[in-house]
Amino acid sequence: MTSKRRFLGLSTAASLLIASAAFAAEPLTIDVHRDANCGCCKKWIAHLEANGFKVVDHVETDMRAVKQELGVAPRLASCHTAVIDGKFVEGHVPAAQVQELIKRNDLAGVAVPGMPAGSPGMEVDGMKHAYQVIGLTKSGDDQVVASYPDT
Ligand SMILES: [Cu+2]
Repeated sequence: MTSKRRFLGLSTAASLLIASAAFAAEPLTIDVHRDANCGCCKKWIAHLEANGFKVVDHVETDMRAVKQELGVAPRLASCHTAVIDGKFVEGHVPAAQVQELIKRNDLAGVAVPGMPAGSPGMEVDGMKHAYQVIGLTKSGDDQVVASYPDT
């Protein structure tokens, strides 16, 4: 009888520990829409996961329609389109700017237009092309959120 009680006590303590640990390190969940054959999209997903994001992967047949539906302006378009907190993340945006986006309620989303070499998931022979992370304000204006490489 005593041993059973001790077991119950332990398991309660253990589950409390697990619950508080899960709360402290609650991962940010992000939905990623991509084409089945996109290799750099998968590399970008790996970049997010390495930075603590939980990625929900969606393989799409018509990325143009997805972008249109999510309000990605054509001038900002890249390969994959992600959604976090109701805002879009277009292209190879570094994890730091995805985290910042969550706090920016003036923005509809952020984008790295095109696929610049050296952005996360676009590592090509150590090449580092200059690129900017563009925020799209809810009133439709572009705003530079970050510039890379940051020296
Ligand atoms: Cu890409």
